[in-house]
Amino acid sequence: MSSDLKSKFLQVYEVLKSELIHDPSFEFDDDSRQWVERMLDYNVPGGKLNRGLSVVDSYKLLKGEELTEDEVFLACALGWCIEWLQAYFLVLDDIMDESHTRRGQPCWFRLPKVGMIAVNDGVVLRNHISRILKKHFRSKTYYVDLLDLFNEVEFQTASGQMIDLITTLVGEKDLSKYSLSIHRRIVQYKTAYYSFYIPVACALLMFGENLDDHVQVKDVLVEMGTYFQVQDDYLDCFGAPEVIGKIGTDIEDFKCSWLVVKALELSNEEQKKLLNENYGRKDPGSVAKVKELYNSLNLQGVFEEYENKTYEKLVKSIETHPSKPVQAVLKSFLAKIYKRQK
Ligand code: GPP
Ligand code: MG
Ligand code: MG
Ligand code: MG
Repeated sequence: MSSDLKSKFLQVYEVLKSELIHDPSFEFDDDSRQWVERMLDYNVPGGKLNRGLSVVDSYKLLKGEELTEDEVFLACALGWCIEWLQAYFLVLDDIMDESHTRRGQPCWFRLPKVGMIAVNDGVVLRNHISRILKKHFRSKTYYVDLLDLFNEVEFQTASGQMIDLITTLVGEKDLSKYSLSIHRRIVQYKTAYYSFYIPVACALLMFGENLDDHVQVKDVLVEMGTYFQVQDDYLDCFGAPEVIGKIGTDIEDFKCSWLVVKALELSNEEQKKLLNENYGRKDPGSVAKVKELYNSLNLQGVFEEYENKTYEKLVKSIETHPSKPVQAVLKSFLAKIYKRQK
């Protein structure tokens, strides 16, 4: 990624933000303008920006020659729509998961002045996407397809999030219902579509393609997104909080994490009993016992093997794709996440 492109991308953020806080459909006063600006600066641009930047990268690879100024702006704007989508999900996810930190700072709803206003901020973030699309893409032939894409992906993500949440319902905590297949279902829906499929789908639409012709690309991206969420589950326990910018809560929250599914697979009766007694409890002693068990089952090693195998499988399936530029798009995605530490 050239630092040039990144600074261009950040410039476009300033343009979009300024348009939104001067939206003619709403008479902003100083306070409301300041609120939106602070809320956006806090939640939208502080991540790795991989999702957003990859729209520009992918479009470049598809086009195969220099982009015009106008194309760069539009690809960046679409990239930011995905970053807005991500911000919307994260603001709400952190409330639902009772998380404390995100991107190295307190979760938005944890700020004393914010609290549950964060719920409405989530709604505002989601609506900003529609406003950006309307302002910059309404006259394009692919406008309807873009709207449909964002709606579909939001539906898929919310559905995945729903399964992620209802499996943790207090009173129904039951580890015996956790398996690789339910895990797969959760992560495919809650993460893969919005993190991996949508950036490439945006680039394809902008390039004039019909998404129905790219089912193979979608399948590979969904596989990659699944791998990405397995990494997220792994890092929740084994990552360094100062590197990943968040403190894990999966054990406390009784999440159907890849780690607990693997632990259940590998445990004897006694170890299963320990898991049943300690998984999904908030007290640090219980969390420590679960982590000790993960260590004694060598889950770090099990993950490493999973990661190597998955990488090889993904490379093989990418190489069966007939188009070299598409292969390049997919490989550049994979390279960005392979062995990631954050
Ligand atoms: C990641 O799960 C999934 C999301 C952020 C999607 C949220 C969807 C909504 C409709 C709100 P996670 O909880 O494992 O992510 P993290 O570890 O970053 O909190
Ligand atoms: Mg969550
Ligand atoms: Mg979370
Ligand atoms: Mg997580």
